Amino acid sequence: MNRSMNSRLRAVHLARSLLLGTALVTSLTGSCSKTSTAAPRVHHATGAVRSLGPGRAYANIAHDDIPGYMSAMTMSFEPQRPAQLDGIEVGDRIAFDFYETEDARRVLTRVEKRR
Ligand SMILES: [Cu+2]
Repeated sequence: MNRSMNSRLRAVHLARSLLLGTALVTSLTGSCSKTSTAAPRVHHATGAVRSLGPGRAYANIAHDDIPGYMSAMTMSFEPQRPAQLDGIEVGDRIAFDFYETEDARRVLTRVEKRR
């Protein structure tokens, strides 16, 4: 095998590697967007209602520790439908379920008043 043939083979090999690299990146990107279409994980939590937004568009809830999600803090959650917050008042203790959207909003799927 002569010298020029050798360098040509090397060039072909390099081109193949680059193509393979591109294909790999494309497939990784593909699998990434696939993962995001998976059903969001629903968390169960308890807490106290601190305030309600206009038209009950959201509720600020001082939630207790949510294992595997976050420790106790106050933050806002939005109901899927405002009617879910009917009968819920500031100061109430509640049990609730929610999921987090891709743009980091927390959506309530269940709200239940506690005594
Ligand atoms: Cu929180």
